[in-house]
Amino acid sequence: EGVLPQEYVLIKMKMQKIPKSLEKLKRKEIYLLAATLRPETMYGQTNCWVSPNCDYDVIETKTGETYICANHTTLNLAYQDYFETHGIPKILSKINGHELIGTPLESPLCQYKTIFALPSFSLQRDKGTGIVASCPGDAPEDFIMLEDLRKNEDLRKKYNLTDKMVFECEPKSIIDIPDYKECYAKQVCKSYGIQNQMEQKKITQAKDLLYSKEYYTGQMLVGSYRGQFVREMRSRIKDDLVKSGQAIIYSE
Ligand code: A2H
Repeated sequence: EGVLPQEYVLIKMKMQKIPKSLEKLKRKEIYLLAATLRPETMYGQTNCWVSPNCDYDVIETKTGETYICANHTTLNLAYQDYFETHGIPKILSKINGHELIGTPLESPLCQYKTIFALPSFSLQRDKGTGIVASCPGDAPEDFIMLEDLRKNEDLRKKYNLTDKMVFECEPKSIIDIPDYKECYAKQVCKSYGIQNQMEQKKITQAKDLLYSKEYYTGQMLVGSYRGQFVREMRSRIKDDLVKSGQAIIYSE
């Protein structure tokens, strides 16, 4: 682990339906905050990942917005002056990840009007917000987590997942890298022989390989920076998202 703080972009995914246990808060708009290092890949979102056994905070920031994130994120946000009083968070409620599963969401840059919160069993507890925007065309870990749900009907039944939630949005790469075809996350999972999301060692290798290839040689296939190199436009996408109020910046 590095010593320097890691800066994440927190993508604001708007809940299109408020879960029952949060109706009492009487908020019209509640957002899941998904942590990413790769804001340019948000064009390829097909779903969102939450941990079914994790408790999340429901917080209100000084701008009056209501967000959902992990508790360590809340504490860090308090020291990054997201609340009225420095260092003191405003926690409205708690919600278990299980209750978030199946929530329809509207997410910035996403090519689908609605995507759904789905269960992941391999998210790291203390990283980011505990919520991830899934881009299975570009991220091997997202690809394999989606495959795990697609292959396991019992699991889908257990969490009341409909086919629409799991099968409707197809993994597509939104970055072009030399020597790789359409869905390279899938290609790389195959060539590393990754069977499921528990194979963290292989997944990390696959991730590392793609990460540098995308950064140094990747060109955008979609969006307003189409044709441009990822290394040249990543920070611009980040700035665009923040300026338009669709994301916030966070470090840990
Ligand atoms: B990235 P780092 Cl397309 N547990 O966003 C597991 N993974 C998490 C997480 C958690 N609690 N919080 C964030 N992440 C993911 C996009 C993406 C990401 C692509 C390709 C690679 C990639 C779409 N998912 O990350 O360990 C988030 O997924 C590979 C580096 O802090 C976030 O960026 O370096 C990244 O891992 C942060 O990982």
